[in-house]
Formats: sequence, structure tokens, C-alpha cells
Amino acid sequence: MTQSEFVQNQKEVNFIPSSRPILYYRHGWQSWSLTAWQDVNQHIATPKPTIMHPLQTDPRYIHESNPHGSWIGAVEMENGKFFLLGALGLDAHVFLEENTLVGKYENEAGDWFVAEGNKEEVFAKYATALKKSLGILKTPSNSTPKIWCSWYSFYEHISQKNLGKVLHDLDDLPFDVFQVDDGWQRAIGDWIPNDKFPDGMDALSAQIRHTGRTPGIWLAPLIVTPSSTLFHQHPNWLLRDEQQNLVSAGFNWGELLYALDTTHPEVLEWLSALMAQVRSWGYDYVKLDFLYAGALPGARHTPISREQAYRQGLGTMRNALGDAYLLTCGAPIIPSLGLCDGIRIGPDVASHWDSYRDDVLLQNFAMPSTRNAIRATVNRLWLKPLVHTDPDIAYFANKKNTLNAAQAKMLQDLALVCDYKAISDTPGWLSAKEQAELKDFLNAKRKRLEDVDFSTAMPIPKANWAERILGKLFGWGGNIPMFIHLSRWISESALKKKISI
Ligand code: 9PG
Repeated sequence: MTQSEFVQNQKEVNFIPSSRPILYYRHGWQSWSLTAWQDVNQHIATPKPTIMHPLQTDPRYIHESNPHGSWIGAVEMENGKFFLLGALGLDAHVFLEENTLVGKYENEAGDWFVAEGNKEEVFAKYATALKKSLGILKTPSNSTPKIWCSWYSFYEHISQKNLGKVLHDLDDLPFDVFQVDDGWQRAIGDWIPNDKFPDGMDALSAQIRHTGRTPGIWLAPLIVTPSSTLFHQHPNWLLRDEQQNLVSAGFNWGELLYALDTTHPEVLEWLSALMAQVRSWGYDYVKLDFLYAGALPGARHTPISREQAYRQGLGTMRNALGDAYLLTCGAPIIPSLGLCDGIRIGPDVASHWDSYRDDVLLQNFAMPSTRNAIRATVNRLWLKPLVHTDPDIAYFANKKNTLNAAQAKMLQDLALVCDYKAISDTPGWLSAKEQAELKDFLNAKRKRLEDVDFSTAMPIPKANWAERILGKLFGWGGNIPMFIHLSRWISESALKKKISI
């Protein structure tokens, strides 16, 4: 029997579960953040490098040593039952202090949900409670689009030319959406096509539509890099701290990232116009990425909570997008609900299963890897009644991939469990057998979680003392842009070789 209750309007709540906690359910703040069941005694180190904290975790809780997570915390107890504490508001965090589950709102007091009983039921009841409290009127439709996404084959090296070729080669494969990912824009902040798209984004969308597919496009509208003109034109749109310093949104593309302040009226107007622009180019599937930037701690133009500020920004974009399909990515999970059609619920997959450097030395489980993606996604499947759950792409090509057959199959099965199918393989990379397997997959029915064994992806890798010391050195180097540039240069060279550029 599962018992549950609501607690209203409390800034902080404390609960001692009926039996001793053994495992703790740690729920990451945004799509890419670690989401896993941990042993209550397992010490999870602060991930490295520091420069990535705003991009991968909720930086406010980065030095918290107790088991903890965003909005929700749960424990598996010695008596085999589960106890869950979940916030029904936007800015809460849950901690396990000794045997007590502690829930805290960052700003005003808010409502809570608690339940004890069977695992599936406590999570299902929390999802129902969230739906009511967030006023989610529209539940996800039964059909999810089947997507071809450019990222995991070409990365940033897309062009009108190479995308045109893939579009042609996809032939009769039953994809609904052809989604152009990162690489079409002039800069992060300048959302106009670069020289590799000489005919413009509207010409490309027309070409996609001509093949009977829905044009899809990627943008990261809430971040800005110093190489963009937007950064120099509107310094007052950028999120700053109390001392007026720019707030870091992490590091990517060899540049520091900064965030827009979504409480600034001019920013909201700009976001709205940008989304209208994308629609007028003809894109009806929109992947909005790096959205965590809208909810980073900072001193905003209008003093509302950071997650409310994010929700206001996302709501503005949602309205401007009208009936387009909206996939959010790198997104704070609970504050995105009700405003998007789908959410990426794990970090990026990669053509490798795991990485000794990232997992053991850096203790960073938000880095792209297939195991990291499967772990977080499986642990967030309880969100399914609220939103389409995107597990990221599945691989079918063996050629440029180091996953073994069982690992590749696990990722394909995850897509069937999530009922969300996305692929990046280009037909040219697939053997005839793989093309047939891909076709079968695109036509396959959904699978039940109980019918797939994901257990090998679940553990959180540990480091011994020597690895911890080595990891510190590595992490320290990872904060120095020169080292990041070097590692980026090495991986870019390998990538260019792989995709024959
Ligand atoms: C485009 C990509 C793809 C991908 C997104 C997102 O931790 N990181 O440094 C990190 C970098 C990039 C990233 C995820 C994490 O990928 O998830 O699908 O759209 O951006 O740049």
C-alpha cells in the first residue's frame, strides 16, 4: 500500500522514513546532470573541471557533501519500501542528512508531496501531483516524431551541401523530422546563417519540406559568447552577480559562455522575435538547448526567483513558437514542464560507452557518453506521463563507433522504452544489414522498462585515492583554456578524420 500526503506552504520540511535508508535517489537539476540511485554511504566527489559546473549541474549546490538533488529526493529503505519527498514548486532542493530527508525552498515557502510504499507508485503519484500544481493542461500526445538529427554525425561541420546529400540519401526511411543541429549560425547569440548556408535557412527548410519531412532546427537562445555581436551590442542584457560581474554559464566551443537575463523586457522581446523568425523560415520542430543559463544564480533586472525567471523566458518563447514542436535540452527539468513538448532527460550519448578520464579521474557523469546517457534517462522515466522523454539518439552504424552490439542495442531499446526515436547515422555509413535494422527500429512498437536489462549502466563509477589525486591534477588543467583548446584540437582532428573533412 502506498500512502501519500501534501504539506502546504513550508520553506523547510523534515521527514524520518519508517526504516533505515539504503539507497538515495539523486535527481539532477538539468537534462545533463547526474540522476542515479546511490548507496547512502557513497561519497560522490565534486565533478571536475570547475569551469564546467554552471553548464552541467546546479552550481549553487556543487559543494554539498550529503546525498542531495533538485526538487525530489527518495530513498529505498531496509524494509524494501520507498519513501519520496518532492517539491511542488520551482526552486527547491532535497537533502539526506543522516536518516532524515530534508526539503528546502530557496526563496518563498512552497508546497510538498510525500509518499511511502512501492517504487513505481510513489513516483507516479508525485508526477500526478506535479501535473496539478504546475497546471499542466495538455498531456503529451501519443505520437512522438521520428527524428534525423545532424549532431552525432557531423557535429558542427554541417553545411547546406552535406545536409542536402543526407536528405537525399535518407530516401524512404520513415523519418518525420529532419533536424539541423548546431553549426548553421554565425555565433552563439547571432542567430543568422553562416557562409556554409549561402541560400539561407528558409531555402533549406523548403528543401526539407519538399521531401515530405518537417524541418527542425537547433538554437541556444539563452547563452551568448564574446565572439558574437550581441555580446558587444547589449552588455546590459547579460546576467550579472551582485557585484555587477558577468555570471559564467560555463565553457564550450572554445569560449566562455554567458547568460541572458530573461527578466529584462528587451531580452523577452528579442527572444520572442527570434522564435517568430525561426517559424517564418519554416521550421516547425525547434530544439532549444543550453537552457539552464536562464536559471543560473544572479542579480536580475526584475528580482524574481531564478527558476521563475527561466520559466518566464521559456513561456515567452513557447508563445512565440505557436504550434511548433518544442524540445528543450540542457534544461532545468521541473521548471520546463507544461511549456514544452519534449525534454532531453539525460546527457549526450557518444560513440563510446564510457571514459576513464571523465568517469574515474574527473568524476564527471554529465559528460557525453552512452553509459551516462542511459543511467540518467532510465532514472527519469517517471516523467513520461508529463512530457515526451528524449533519451538522445540511438546508433546503428558500426563503422565509426566503439559500442559493442549489446551496448548499441541497449541504447536502441532505451529509445523504444522512452518511445522517442532519434538517429544521426548518415545512410552512407550504414551497411545494407544496418539499414534494414534501422528501418525495423523506426517501425517498431514501444517496449516496457521491465523487458530490458539496463543494470550495467546504473552504477556510479568510483575512484581510488591515487585516481583522486590524478583527477585533481587533471581537473585543475581542465580549468585552463589552453589545455581545453588542446584537448578540443585533438578531438576535432580525430572527428575531421572520421567524417572525412
Ligand atoms: C550542440 C549540442 C547538441 C547536443 C546537446 C548539446 O557538457 N558539455 O560540455 C556539453 C556540451 C554540449 C552538449 C552537452 C554537454 O550538447 O545536448 O544534443 O545539440 O549541444 O552543441
